[in-house]
Amino acid sequence: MHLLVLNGPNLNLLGTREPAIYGHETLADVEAACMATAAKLGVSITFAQSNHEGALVDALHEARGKSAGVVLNAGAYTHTSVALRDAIGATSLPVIELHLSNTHARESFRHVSLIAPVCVGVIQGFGTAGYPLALQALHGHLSR
Ligand code: CA2
Repeated sequence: MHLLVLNGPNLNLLGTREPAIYGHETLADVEAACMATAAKLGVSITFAQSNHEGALVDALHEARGKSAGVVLNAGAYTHTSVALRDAIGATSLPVIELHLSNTHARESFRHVSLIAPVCVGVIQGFGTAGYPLALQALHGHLSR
């Protein structure tokens, strides 16, 4: 089983700024944790990040036929992108929406997710620990 872990805008800065919200771990640390979780689950993963909405749409399209499902931290595009929502719908792949922070405990514009209705479920508020949790949840969903 192959899974895609896809990260959106500014997540390349993880661990370098705003540690009170996003913690001290870098995206490379998160990738290493995802690789370790994937090995335990007996799956392979592709780990990717882009700051560009269209590139994220492309990555979702390209996941069709390659990946059984997707863990997606769409970053700020979560709250704005009809294109990402349509891409998730178009792939018909199960997608777990993931956030480091609890978006409901933050500014009101972060309370709305345009992608949540087309995702299997949402994991948020657990910092970088959410990535392994999301992979486990996705693997469990696909194994049922
Ligand atoms: O909590 C999350 O994972 C978010 O998806 C992160 C996004 C934010 O727009 C969403 O509302 C919630 C922002 C990612 C920015 O990441 C940074 C990391 C380090 C320093 C600055 C930004």
